Order: sequence, then structure tokens, then C-alpha cells
Amino acid sequence: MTKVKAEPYEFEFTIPRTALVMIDWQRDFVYPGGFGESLGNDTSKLLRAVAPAKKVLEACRAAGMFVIHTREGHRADLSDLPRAKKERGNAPLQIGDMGSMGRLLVRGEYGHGIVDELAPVDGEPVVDKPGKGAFYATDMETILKMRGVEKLVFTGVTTEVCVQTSVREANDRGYDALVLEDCVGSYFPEFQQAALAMIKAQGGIFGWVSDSARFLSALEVARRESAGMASASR
Ligand code: TIU
Repeated sequence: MTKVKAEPYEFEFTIPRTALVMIDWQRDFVYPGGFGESLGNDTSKLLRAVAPAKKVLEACRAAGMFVIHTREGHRADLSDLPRAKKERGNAPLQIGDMGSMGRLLVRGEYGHGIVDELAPVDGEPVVDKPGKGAFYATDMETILKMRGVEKLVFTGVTTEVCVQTSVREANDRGYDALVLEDCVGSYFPEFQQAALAMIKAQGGIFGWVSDSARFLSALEVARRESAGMASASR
């Protein structure tokens, strides 16, 4: 086990039993003209998390860690869109309406896609989810089980909505979750702080919080340890 400096205490992981979970890095949330802006949000607030998340993504790939991406969205006929979700927000544009990046939160549209910097590569499953949580009405848990994953490292948007919902779902399913605070973004700085505080309160009631620098230095240690073990067993 390798230890990551984190709050409320060190998070332990091994590369083979851990997955990097990239939550909803979609143009619809990160860029103007998408679903996030249609709800009245300033999308530029999410951009600062893209560069650190990219560093983590590239390091996890290089270390051979399993990477899984999620996208929030709906079928083109909106048959999986609850009325309550469609009407929520009382916004001029709703899910399924045409925006400048295509129909808002509809699968296959440009805005529904993941930003180029963090785009999935071959071998990285993409889980399409109709709700905020990564586990609700998806095969997320099946995929993690097939890989023998026990620990999850989270980046993504938005911190207090889809990231926090997914962390809570993961916690109830028996996973240890680590959230990297500079790799998650919110339209509301005060909610970012509150969501992270909630996760790590009460001895880590839902999980752990660290940052990209601390995680990357631990990942380097884990890489060296697993390389050492591989050469010792030869
Ligand atoms: N509105 C908002 O903050 N987020 C979402 O609707 N979805 C995700 O967080 N992905």
C-alpha cells in the first residue's frame, strides 16, 4: 500500500486496486453555450481545474492505473429524462433544447462530449449516466467489480453536484474515495469548500480530500514500488 497525504488522515492505495474516476468533464458544463450556462452559471469558474486534472490523468495512464470517465446526459428522444429534471431551473433553455454546442445534455451532441484536454483514450470506459451520481442507472459498479477496484480517486465537475453525489454513492457501496481538491470545480466557491469539508468531516464520513501535488508524489512512489516488486520477482 502507498500512502497519500490527505485529510482527515492518509489515504492508502495500490495501483491495481484503484481507479481514477473522471466525472462529467463535458463541454456542456465547462464552456459557455452549454447546459451549465443555461442554468445561469459562470462556466469560467470550472476551467482552473482542467490543467491539474490533465496532469493527474496523464500520470495515472503512465502508471497503468485504470481510468474511467462519466458523462451526464440523455437519449435523443428524452425517454430517460424525468419531467422533474427537465423543468428544474425554470431556465429559458432546457435539456434537449438546441444550444450553441448542440442539444443540451443529449448524448452524441458536441456539448455532451468530454473536453479535448481530458478526452478518453482506448481502454478507458465511458459511463453514460442519466442522473448526478455515477452509480445510479449505470453499469459503473459492474465495471469496477470486474477490475477488482476497491479505491477511487475523483476529479471532475461539479464538486457539490455530480462529484459529491458519486462519492456518496461510492461510499455506500464500500469504496474508499479520495477527492483531489484542485482537480474538481464548482460554479460556487463556497459550495466547493463546503462539499470538500463535508466529505472529510467526522473522520472521513464519505472519504478523503487531498490535491494533485500530494497524489502525484505518492503515485510516483507506488510506481517505483511496483517496478521494484516486478524486478525482484524475476
Ligand atoms: N449544475 C451543476 O452544477 N452540475 C450538474 O448539473 N451536473 C454535474 O455536476 N455534472
